[in-house]
Formats: sequence, C-alpha cells, structure tokens
Amino acid sequence: MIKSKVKILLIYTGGTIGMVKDFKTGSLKAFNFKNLLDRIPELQLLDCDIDTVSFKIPIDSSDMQPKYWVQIAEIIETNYQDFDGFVILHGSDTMSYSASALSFMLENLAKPVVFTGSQLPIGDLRTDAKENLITSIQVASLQSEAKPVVKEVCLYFEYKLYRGNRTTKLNAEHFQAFVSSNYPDLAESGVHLKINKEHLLKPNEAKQLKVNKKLDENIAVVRLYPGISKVVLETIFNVSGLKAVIIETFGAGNCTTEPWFINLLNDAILKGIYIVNVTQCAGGSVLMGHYETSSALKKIGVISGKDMTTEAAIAKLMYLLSKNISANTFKTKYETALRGEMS
Ligand code: ASN
Repeated sequence: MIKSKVKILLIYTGGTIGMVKDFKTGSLKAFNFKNLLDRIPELQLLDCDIDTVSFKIPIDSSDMQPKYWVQIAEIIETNYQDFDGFVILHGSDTMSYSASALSFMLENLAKPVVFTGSQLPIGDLRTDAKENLITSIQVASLQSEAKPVVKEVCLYFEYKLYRGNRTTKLNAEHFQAFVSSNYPDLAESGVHLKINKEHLLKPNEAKQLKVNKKLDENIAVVRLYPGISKVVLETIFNVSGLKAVIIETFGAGNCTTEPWFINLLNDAILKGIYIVNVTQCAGGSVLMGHYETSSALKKIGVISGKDMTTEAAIAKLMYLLSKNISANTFKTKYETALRGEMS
C-alpha cells in the first residue's frame, strides 16, 4: 500500500507575516492570504499536502479577542479528523496569549498545533517569515510509526520550538522574539531538526478531543509596584462582575506587608473573588511562605500561579472560571498542571 502524504491545515489569522506597507500612510496592514502563498513557492517542495483557511478579515494580533480563539478552535475541531497537523499564522504580539488559550481549549489534543508568524513581512528581503513558516510545517508533519511526534500546542519562532503556554514575547525587534524561561525548548532547528522528545507532552490518546469554547473574561491583572495606592486597588476590586484577579508580585511571589493591602485582598477573597499570585520576574516561581512578605498571602487563601507566565495564568483563569466549580476544586485545579503550563 502506498502511504498517503501527511496533511497539514494552514490557518491564517493575520499578523506581520502577511502584511504589506500602505504607501499612503506608511504603516503595515494585513493583506490577502492568497498572495502570501504565491510569495513562498518553496511550500510546494515540502513532502506534505497543505490546505489553507483564512480569517475573513485578517487581524493584527493586538486586536486578538477570546471570540477569535473560539474561531480558531472551531476550525481545528471541524478539521481534526482530516488533517495530521495544524499551523496557525498569527501576529507575534499576542501569540503567547493565543497559544496558551488554545492549549486549555483543546483538551486531549493528540496532534500538533504550531503557532508561528514573523517580525518582518513575507515580502521583505530580509524576512524571517519563510524559515518560520517552512519549519513550522515540517514540525507539524513529523510522524513516527504513522502518528504525529508532537501532540500539543506549541510556538515556533527563529529556529526554536517552544511549548506555547510557556512562552512570552520578550523583544519587539529581534528575530528571536520569544522566550520560554521556565521550560526547555521542545526542538531546535539547525542543520538537523533536533526534537527534544523527553520534553514533549504525552497526552492520553485513548481520550477524544474535547473543545472547550466557553471562556469567562471577568478578570483583571494588576502589576504591583512600590507606591501602588489603596484607591487604585479598591477601584479594581470593586469592578462589577469581577471574578478573579491575577497579581503580578515581586520576586518569588512577594508583596508589601502594609495591613491595608492584605485586608483588601482578604475582603475580596471573602466576597468570592479568586486571587492568583504570579511573579513579575521573567523566570522562576512563586513560593508563598518563603519570605515573610508572602506568608500572609498564603494564609488568606491566595492561589499560587507557581512558575506560570501571566499569559498562561490569564488563559487558565478564563478557562477554569467558565466551568462553575467549587472554590476548593478551583484552587486545586488551578495549582495543578493541566497542559504542562506549570512545573
Ligand atoms: N503587530 C503585529 C501582530 O502582532 C506584530 C507581528 O506580527 N510581528 O500582528
């Protein structure tokens, strides 16, 4: 029997990769996806069949919203049986947020979903788009014993494959725009494509893909800084309908020991608002109770975001809040790695 070619679905959402310069205004804007493929004839040399689907109106990823995450998830759900892997072309600005969100939405995923994009448009002479796109398709096509090698949501950029929900965009200019400070690279592209198999997620393949399309957006993120005032925080905690707040703390999860601050958080928790502690450091983990400046947080029931990125913390909140589970179960689930997003 002749083995048929691996089938990849390329999903175009927008981003710099497919942008052109508007000569009237001088700024970059999204253009037609068809032109994008015309600009990369190399795609025809790949040993796989590629189908494409595009957002009707491609967006700059700074316009990304949960409703678009649902759109991407639905495209994957509809095409899940017919394709071996999915490559999502996405702007780099919010790519880590989208990759994190999709990782929670796609439960029991057993096929590759690779997010990629570029810093320079595909038509630019010095573009990084071609390498990013071609290698992403190769990663999504990788098979071992007729099964995909990668079975999770990941992000490929500038020669590295990362777990999507571990990434953060760190640089607006460098081609190497992303980091995964708290989890090793899943693969590196050099002369050979080196897959670090031991770091890949191993899902339970007996379970069927379940697509969670409900996301609760009633959350807020607060970055602490020396001098943050009581009125600012009170205003945030009094937002109507607010269900959870992520606090980006100092170092290993530390905050001011001012009584008004702890009292304010305690009152919020008593009202049923979840408070999650993530560190504003680029790497490392929250360890509540390690310093006196975090002991009170632990005592009043603040949830530990451990070594999660803020992007993953937001996505996990939106996902878990929509599940209407008890406060205890919520805390336990939030502090457990569901998709390899925390150590
Ligand atoms: N503003 C662009 C976007 O995120 C940036 C990029 O793709 N490099 O859509």
